[in-house]
Amino acid sequence: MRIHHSPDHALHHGRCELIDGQLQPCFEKPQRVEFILAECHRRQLGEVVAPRDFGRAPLARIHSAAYLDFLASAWDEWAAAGETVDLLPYTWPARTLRQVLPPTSLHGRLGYYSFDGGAPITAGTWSAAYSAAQVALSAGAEIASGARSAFALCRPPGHHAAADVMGGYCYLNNAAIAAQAALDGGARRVAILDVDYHHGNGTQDIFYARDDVLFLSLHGDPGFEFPFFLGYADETGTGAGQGFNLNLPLPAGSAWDSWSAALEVALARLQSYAPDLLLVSLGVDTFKADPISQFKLESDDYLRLGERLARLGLPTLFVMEGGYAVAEIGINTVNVLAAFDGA
Ligand code: OKP
Ligand code: ZN
Repeated sequence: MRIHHSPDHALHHGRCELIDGQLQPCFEKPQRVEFILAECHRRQLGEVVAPRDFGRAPLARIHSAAYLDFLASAWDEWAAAGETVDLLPYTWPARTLRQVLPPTSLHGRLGYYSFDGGAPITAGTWSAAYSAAQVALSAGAEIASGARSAFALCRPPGHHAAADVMGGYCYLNNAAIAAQAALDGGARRVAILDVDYHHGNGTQDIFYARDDVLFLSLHGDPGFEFPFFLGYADETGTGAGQGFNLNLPLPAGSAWDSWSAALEVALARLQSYAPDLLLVSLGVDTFKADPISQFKLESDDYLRLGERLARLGLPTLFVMEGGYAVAEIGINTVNVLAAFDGA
């Protein structure tokens, strides 16, 4: 399958994230993509293609104009004030505070448009996030013109980003943008299967009241894992979207046996939905050696995942999300894709 990729991802290189009581070097780093690309080449997965530029309009189908303006201009405002370090939020309008929103100050808006201290804004963040969204749109366009599958090698990832909230390393929801573009292009139903270790709270929220996008997610139970405040099994959708959201939270230590059993539950629902397009939010942070995650998948398990997804017989768009065991991120990712191609 073809690999949609932009070198602009590297313009986003955050210095630090707030994690476990400390500012630590960002786990979400440019090297991740370099390792995936290298493995794509080594295994001859397919041609690497640059994204087309679809402009801002398809992003605005998912994200608010004010949020996009904020993301596009925050760094320039910060730099104009003479600052050079990454912009990180540190105050949020939590329950007891006044909702005087959105505030005018930069740090006020930063808190308003975010939910954690894990998504730094750097000089190149907007350009990189914009390019990742274009990569997802380009890969989606390839499928719209008849390809069986395509790989959007997006970075930064997107599934934690909601309509006007960033966080969890995510700014623009690449998968949601591609799903909406597919619907706008004539698809009637899109299923998003999120296999990243973390719950895709942004994607869930964006489509929660809709029945034209089915969201299915397997993830570390938010009872113990980030993002803590969404991703529970009783979140099944609302209004017209009732029944079109399926969360399968799993305990720490989950390995292929229990993980794949949950996958079968998700796939049964997915098949009854009969989507025109399957979009896979592909995170490989379910790997046993992932430095921030608690699942126990082995590299070979990703081959089985790819084969299983191929058996659904649906046009399939893979959108890269997380995965932080950099040495194995290429092998694990390409295992899914190559096994899909080979099945
Ligand atoms: C992004 B994606 C761990 C803190 C983790 C944020 C994780 C974001 C994951 N103690 N903080 O879903 O891979
Ligand atoms: Zn993740």
